[in-house]
Amino acid sequence: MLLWFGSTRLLGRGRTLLRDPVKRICVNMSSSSPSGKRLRVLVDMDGVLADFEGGFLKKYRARYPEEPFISLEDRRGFWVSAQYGQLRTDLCEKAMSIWESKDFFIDLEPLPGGVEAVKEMAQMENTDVFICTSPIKHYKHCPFEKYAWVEKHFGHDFLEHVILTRDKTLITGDILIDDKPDILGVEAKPTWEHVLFTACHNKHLQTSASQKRLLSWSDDWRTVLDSKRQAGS
Ligand code: DGP
Ligand code: MG
Repeated sequence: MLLWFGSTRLLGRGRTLLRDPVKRICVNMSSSSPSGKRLRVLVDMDGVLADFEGGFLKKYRARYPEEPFISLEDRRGFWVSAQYGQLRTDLCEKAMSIWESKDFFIDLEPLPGGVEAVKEMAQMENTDVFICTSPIKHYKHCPFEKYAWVEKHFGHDFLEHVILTRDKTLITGDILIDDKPDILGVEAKPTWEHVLFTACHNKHLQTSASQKRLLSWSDDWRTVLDSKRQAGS
């Protein structure tokens, strides 16, 4: 598809001479290639690209050195605050105070291989990649820092590929790579297939035979994408 803005011609997918930022938002739209359907991959951030659990434990122990903590080996269940609340009621609030603090999200370390894998995916033919992440409701720092994290590790242009949503079932895609075992929302039948990304809190879970897992970014994510691509063609 060829788009025109006034007298300025776009130069193909993602390329433009436009300097006007208002116009620039229009240029990264991808269209289907003649060879087939494009694959849309949604990649979660916390627990998949950014080390939420490791970052939490480090800052929790630094801030509350006298309090009990749960080692990553002993983590069970997606909700960190729920497990800390079971340990002792007041620890639920203390856990939440960590990720509600300034610099928590921006300081998260990338999980090994994640940034490289997403950059590689983004270069693949007929493939669109989006980082699809749920901000916490305490919004003072988190949404800003999530954008800043993507800019820091992927560069400014990749901000076009960020989706912040509390309900991932509303987002259309072919694959969602996410560490949360149950991804629910208002859409009962999301378009994407959930590929469970292994994390300390879900590694003991028995998953159904049909659910795919990625053990880490060293696992064969390229084959997961290829088999989905073939299933859709
Ligand atoms: P996502 O990775 O996109 O599913 O985002 C889930 C967010 O929730 C992520 O920032 C981690 C955060 N989170 C983890 N445990 C808890 C918890 O116990 N309470 C709250 N409010 N957020 C949590
Ligand atoms: Mg996650």
